[in-house]
Amino acid sequence: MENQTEPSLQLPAQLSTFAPEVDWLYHFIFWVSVVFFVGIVGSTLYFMVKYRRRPGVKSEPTGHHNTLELFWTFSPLIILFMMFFWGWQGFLQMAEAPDDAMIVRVRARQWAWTFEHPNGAIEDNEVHVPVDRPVRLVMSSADVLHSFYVPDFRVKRDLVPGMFTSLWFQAVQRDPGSVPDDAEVDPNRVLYTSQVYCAEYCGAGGAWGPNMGHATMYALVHVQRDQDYQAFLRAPRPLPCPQENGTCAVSETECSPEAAGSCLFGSKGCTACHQNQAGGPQLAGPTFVGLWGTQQQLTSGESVEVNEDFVRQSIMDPRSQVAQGYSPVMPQIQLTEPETNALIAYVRSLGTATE
Ligand code: HEC
Ligand SMILES: [Cu+2]
Repeated sequence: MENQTEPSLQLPAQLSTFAPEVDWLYHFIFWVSVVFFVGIVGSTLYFMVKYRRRPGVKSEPTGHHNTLELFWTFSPLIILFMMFFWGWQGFLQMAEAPDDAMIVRVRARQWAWTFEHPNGAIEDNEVHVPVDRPVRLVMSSADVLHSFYVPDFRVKRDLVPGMFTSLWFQAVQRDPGSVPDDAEVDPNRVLYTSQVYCAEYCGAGGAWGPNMGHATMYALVHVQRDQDYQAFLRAPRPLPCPQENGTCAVSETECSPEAAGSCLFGSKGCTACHQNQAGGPQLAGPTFVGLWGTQQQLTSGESVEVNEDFVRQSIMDPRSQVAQGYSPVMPQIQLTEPETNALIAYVRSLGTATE
C-alpha cells in the first residue's frame, strides 16, 4: 500500500511501513461503525413512527423469522472475525522485529527520554534514526509506567519498571528524491522530524515547561539518510544551548557551561527533583538555589561543604553521600564528562543566587 505522507483530516502522516495497513483497518472499522450506526438508528426511528400508538389499532404478536435471525447473527460475526484477523496479523507483524533491525535502547524517567545508539552515543529527548531501515527500540523505565508513542509511525508501547519492552518500526521517505542519493554526507541533515509523546500518565510535575511533567514529556525522532545517520553517530556531540524561543538545542553557536548546564538540567530530568527557582515548591531533593558554599549535613553525621567535589560526587554516585532529611532516591544518570562539568557550573551559578 502507498504511504500518504501528508496528514489527512482524521489521521497524521503515514511515515512508517506499518502506517498504511493500520489506517486501512482503522478506516474499515470506522466505516462499518458508520454504516451500522446509520442503519440501526435509522430503522429505530422509522419503526417508532411507523408503529406508533394510534387509536383503535391493537398491537399484534410479530412472530419469528428464522432466516432474518440467522442473517443478523452471522453477518456481524463474520465482520468481527475480519476485524480480529486483520488486527491479529498486524499485531504479529509489529511484535517481531526483523533480525537485521538496528537496536536503540530507550530509558524513560519522570520526565525525560534517553536514547542509546549501538555505538554508545547518547541522546536526550531526541533520537536520530536512519530511513528505510528497521529500528528496534528496547525500552525500560527507571521509575513509573511510561508509554512511547509516535503517531506518525503508528507505534505505541508501554515502558514498565522492572522489565524490558520492545517495539520496532521502519521510517519511510517523506518526499522521495528531495535529497539525492549521492548528495554529500552531512551529519546534520534531517529528512523530517516526528513527535514522540508519553502516552501513559506518569505524574503531573511541579511546573510547566519542556520535560517538567507528563504533559510535556516529549521527544523528537529525526529521520536521516543512512549515510548521514552513520556520520551523525561518529560526530562529536556538542552540548545543547538555550535558544531565543526559550527551548534548548544543539546549534552552531556555543554557550557558557552554566547555560549548557541549564539545558541539561531540564533534558536530563533533574527538574523532577531539584528546584532551580527561588521560592518554588520543595521537591524530592534539595533546592539548588543558594546551595553552593553552604554546609550540607549528611545522614552519616558528617557535614561537608557544597563545592565542586561534593556536587560531582553527588551526581556520579548519588548513594555515597546522602543529604540529611532526604531519601536516597536519586538515580545514577549517565553523563559525559562535559555534561557533568556543565551541570556543576549550573549548580554553582544557582548557588550565588539568593532565596
Ligand atoms: C528522582 C529524584 C532525583 C533526580 C531525578 C535527581 N536528583 Fe539529585 N538528589 C535527589 C535527592 C533525594 C537528593 C538528596 C539525597 C542525596 O544526597 O542523595 C539529591 C541530591 C543531589 C545533590 C547533592 C545536593 C545536596 O545538597 O546534598 C546534587 C548535587 C544533585 N542531587 C544533583 C542532581 C543532578 C545534576 C540531577 C540531574 C542530572 C539530579 N540530581 C537528579 C533526587 C534526585
Ligand atoms: Cu511518561
